[in-house]
Amino acid sequence: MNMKMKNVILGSILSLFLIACGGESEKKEDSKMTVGGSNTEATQQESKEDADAEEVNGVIELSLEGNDQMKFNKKRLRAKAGAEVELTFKHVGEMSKQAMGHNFVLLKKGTDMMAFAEKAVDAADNDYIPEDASDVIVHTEMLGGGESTVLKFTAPTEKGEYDFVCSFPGHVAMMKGKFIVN
Ligand SMILES: [Cu+2]
Repeated sequence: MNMKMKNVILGSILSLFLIACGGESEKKEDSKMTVGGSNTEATQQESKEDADAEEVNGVIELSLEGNDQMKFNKKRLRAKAGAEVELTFKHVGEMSKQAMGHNFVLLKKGTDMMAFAEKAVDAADNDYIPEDASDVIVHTEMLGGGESTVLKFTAPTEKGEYDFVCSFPGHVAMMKGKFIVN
């Protein structure tokens, strides 16, 4: 057998192998989808991306997580205008605050998010919150893996969409969402 033939055969074996592997991982995902799954669980899964606000004694309880993959677990949070809010913010990863710190910063309406993030980079000694915090409605401290904090504040009285970000350098690219006041 010449080299060319060998390569062709090797090539087709390799592609068969790849196809087989692809099928395998699809099957795995399928079985994951069907495991457990009562209706309530399915609904909870769906709402994960969105708001799951709970109102307890007039206080809107929100939760948000950041992880080692530089992601928030929600893209939207929701609150009524002027309502009392209690946000539990948790870093569910293991990395240090210096390597993968996360905070929650709620920005005033109309703030240029990228411009804010740039200013924040220069504020390392202030937990990456610019000294001139005129763009910030409220923010948590910077957390490392395993830490959590509760932030109590009053939701803006003006209805609309407000941006929230993590102001750790570079994180704004992945870690941003909308705080919706209605
Ligand atoms: Cu972050």
